Amino acid sequence: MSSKKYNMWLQYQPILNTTCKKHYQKMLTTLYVNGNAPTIQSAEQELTDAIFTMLGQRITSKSDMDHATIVIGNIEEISSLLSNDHIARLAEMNEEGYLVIENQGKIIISGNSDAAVLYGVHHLLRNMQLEQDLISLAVFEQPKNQFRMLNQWDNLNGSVERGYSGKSIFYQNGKIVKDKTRIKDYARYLSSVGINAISINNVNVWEEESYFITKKYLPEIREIADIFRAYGITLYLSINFASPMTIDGMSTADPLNQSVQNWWKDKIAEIYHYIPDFGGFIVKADSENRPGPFTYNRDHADGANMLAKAFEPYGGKVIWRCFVYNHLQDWRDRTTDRARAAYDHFKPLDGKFHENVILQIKNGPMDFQVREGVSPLIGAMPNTNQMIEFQVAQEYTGQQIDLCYLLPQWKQILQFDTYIKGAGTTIAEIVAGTIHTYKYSGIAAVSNIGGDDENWTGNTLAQANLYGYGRLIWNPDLSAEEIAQEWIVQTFGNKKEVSNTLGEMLLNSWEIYENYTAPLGVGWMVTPGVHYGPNIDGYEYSKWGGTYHFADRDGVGVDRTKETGTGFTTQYAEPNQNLYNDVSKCPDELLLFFHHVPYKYTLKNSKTIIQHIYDTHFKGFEQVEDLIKKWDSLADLIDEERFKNVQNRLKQQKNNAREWRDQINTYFYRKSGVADKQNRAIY
Ligand code: GCV
Repeated sequence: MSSKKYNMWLQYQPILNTTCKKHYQKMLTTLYVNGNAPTIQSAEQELTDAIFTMLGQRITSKSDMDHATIVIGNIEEISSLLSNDHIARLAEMNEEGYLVIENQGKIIISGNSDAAVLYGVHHLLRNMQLEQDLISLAVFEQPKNQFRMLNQWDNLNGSVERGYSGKSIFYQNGKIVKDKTRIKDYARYLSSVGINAISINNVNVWEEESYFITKKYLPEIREIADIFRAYGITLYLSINFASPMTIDGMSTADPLNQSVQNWWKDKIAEIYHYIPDFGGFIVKADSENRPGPFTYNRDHADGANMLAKAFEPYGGKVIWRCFVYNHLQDWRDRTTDRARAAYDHFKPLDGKFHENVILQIKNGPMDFQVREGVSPLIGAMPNTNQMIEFQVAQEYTGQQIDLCYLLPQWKQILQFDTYIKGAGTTIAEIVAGTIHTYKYSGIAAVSNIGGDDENWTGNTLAQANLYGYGRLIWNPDLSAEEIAQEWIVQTFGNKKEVSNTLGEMLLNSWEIYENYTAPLGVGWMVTPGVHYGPNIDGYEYSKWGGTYHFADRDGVGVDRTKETGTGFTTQYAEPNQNLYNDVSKCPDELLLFFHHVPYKYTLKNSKTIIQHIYDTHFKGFEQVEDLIKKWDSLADLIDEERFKNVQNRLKQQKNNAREWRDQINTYFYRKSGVADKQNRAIY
């Protein structure tokens, strides 16, 4: 399989700029490779294939480095080509740090590990796709985050939970796929943006997937691990906490029970027999009907530590999710609040987890809404490893039909200052492990890919989120704009008009999506279960009735203050606590997340809540019409297949935006009885 939509950002298009092409052709003729580890072989393959398609010339291998124009490999043997300063700089970097330098016409790519060399090769190829000069190149790079992970929510029957790009690339009809070409290509894409860990099955582990950790599936899972290993990516599995019962009919899964502990010890030993560098488990426990330690009156530290101990001899990790809340809770009386749950459950357990446990915390306290506060649990446990969880899959942000470039949202979250240890205690620094000196930390995200459609992500433009996720977590200082531009040029070629127009489309798309959907941070209002399209009063767990927004004839929003509300605001450190708790200080965009206010309450932008709702919803729809115009203007500059794919999605987005606009405006007009100042038609 190879087509423009399949190749995502690794198009390796022939270089059109002739000066640039000549310069590359002259420089890149012969290659010396030091080392033959699988990752180095991948690097060599990528480099030679890419140079062939970009420059139309095959580079020849050299057996001595002096006569090669490109030298790649780990540092030991090629150190004679480097200055003392280069060597010293590399030594200061972490295991994945690399250098790419040009010295008297020779390109040298080296790093502190084999995977680092592969990252260096991708750096060079990216520069070439962006048509940059290679003379005097002196790049020293290392990732900011230790864990850079993707979670697949793929099921053995081939479905993908919250997948919007067709069937799984890993499983089909109850089996692991035989042809693993697509998995290999996925690994290539991921390594090109620096992803180094992947879990390959849904965190909701159903009956049959529980057997992934048995010999029924391990031989084939080993093959998948081999593929990812060759691209520097470590394999993890999601497990069912009640596995001893499901797999072996034991009467309990109590983490403090000796036989259960022994069972896990044996099980983990068996896994390492198949996959010697197995990463570890990801665990969703006591959440949305998944089993967990609560059944046995044990806490989550008991549960995680049982597994962690069994992993100790092998260096394996337990990634324990904090998405733990009582989904059946009745919060109509507002004494209980799902937003509080993760902090309430986990904060008291700080320091009780083994050092190979990492808590994985969703970026917001609710569930990947278009806008919500940042989870106050992140950084609040100085003695427990943590990583943040994002969602590249657009579950609540348009499901890869609507355009929603998520980089600006992730940037904002990473830049959020928690003040947990004074000013500058940003989420970015916390998850990088520099604030509390975590042993392990980093970033994970739910992937957005599938395999029905050759373009991987349903909507071609959703590829920007996958690309951007990898680039951002490698280097959180990159701007959303820089990342968008890199992606556009690599994906669609170096054309100014495409860069300008598409850049603008991407960068505004999050705000546009927010404009026509749930306002001012209140979230939800989506069709329950499906999570696409408006259903304003739709509440996921309708047994209790109720809504997520508490709109009545006087006002709207959730009171999370300490005086009259759920007290969620107290989970933040000062001054954030006061900022959110005080209605006069709370930022507009989160006002309804933290406060219940009258419709005529005036925002800092000088509009009343109700007028803001009307205005943003009319505007959001118009902005989608404008997105369509912008995209249409690129018709001659983009291949038909990808052009039509996006055009078609934008049409659907327009219908969606219209539906949201009309339903939201009508709903709030009827509730409040307040007319639109501009007298626009409200249906
Ligand atoms: C994998 C939300 C989603 C579920 C998902 C869950 C989770 O509730 O709607 O599909 O389950 O989050 O993150 O575990």
